[in-house]
Amino acid sequence: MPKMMPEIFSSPVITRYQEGRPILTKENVPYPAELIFNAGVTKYQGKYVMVFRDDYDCHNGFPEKTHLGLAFSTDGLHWEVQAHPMWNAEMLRTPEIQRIYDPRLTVLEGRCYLCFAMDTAHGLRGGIAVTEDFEKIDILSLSVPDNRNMVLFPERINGRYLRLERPFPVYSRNGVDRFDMWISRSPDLRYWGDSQLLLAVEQVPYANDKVGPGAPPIRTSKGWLTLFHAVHRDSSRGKNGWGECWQKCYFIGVALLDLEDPARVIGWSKQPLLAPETIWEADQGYRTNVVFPGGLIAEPDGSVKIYYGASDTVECLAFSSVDELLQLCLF
Ligand code: BMA
Repeated sequence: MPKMMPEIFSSPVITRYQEGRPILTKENVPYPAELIFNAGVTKYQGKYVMVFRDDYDCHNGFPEKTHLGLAFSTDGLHWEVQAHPMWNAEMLRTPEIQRIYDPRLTVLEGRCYLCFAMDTAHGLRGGIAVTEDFEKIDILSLSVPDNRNMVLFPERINGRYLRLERPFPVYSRNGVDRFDMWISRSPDLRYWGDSQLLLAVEQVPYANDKVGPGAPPIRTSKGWLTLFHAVHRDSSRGKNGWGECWQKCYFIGVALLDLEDPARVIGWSKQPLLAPETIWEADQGYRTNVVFPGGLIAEPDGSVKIYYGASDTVECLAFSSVDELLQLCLF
């Protein structure tokens, strides 16, 4: 059955920080920077930590290079960007690896893990690295192409590590984008397998193109809460952002997974949690109509902070609560 056009409004459980004004833009970054977005955010050793994507070096309006930048905060609202980029493809010194982007952070057994996407000469790969000081970064595993958007769970479950991911089955789904969210398991964070489909694009009413992981899961009394990206494509969409034609609209959804067996989905939001609405999300920037989640932080008072990239151009923040997110998944 063809899908209806998606509902364009965000859920009433969402409040944008400062009416959607960005919390981080290129103006805050002391090295070459143009587009600051899709950050991973966590709490580590008493501070909020953000690793953000910085696309820069624009030619004909298109950025050709990418750094991962690092910022710290004591309140999760105001950020201090470090003097130098944290990581980029050049540091790996191999022509095979062209770009590292879309970082996600998970604190696990006292160490900070970084999931990332990598463009290589032979396909898009998803990777997992570990760091304790944000200077020395050790890559633990890289997937085969094409796979990305990985996020790690913050604990071992029944002795095994888990990650969510989004492979790209191009040929096998009639030659069109139909990408879904999967779950895989590992004994050691290096070897991954025992993979299962978790949430398919057909199950999400506001997606007809792809659904995939966004912010790493957080533990709640009712299950693991995780934010996902959900993409709706409409070929009638024309010029939208800097490019000549951008047909996609990115929403944020929320899903609840069973605590003991996260491959069992308890529920997910049937309306978008966050839809592009403000000028930063819907009207101006590189690719408009994009909100992309990368961080979900639960605070001791039951509130949550949701960090998301807007229009692939700036980083923004919204608030909600664990209880309200659970309600969206349970109906
Ligand atoms: C995807 C990735 C994301 C980006 C999104 C929207 O393919 O490149 O980093 O936010 O497109 O442009």
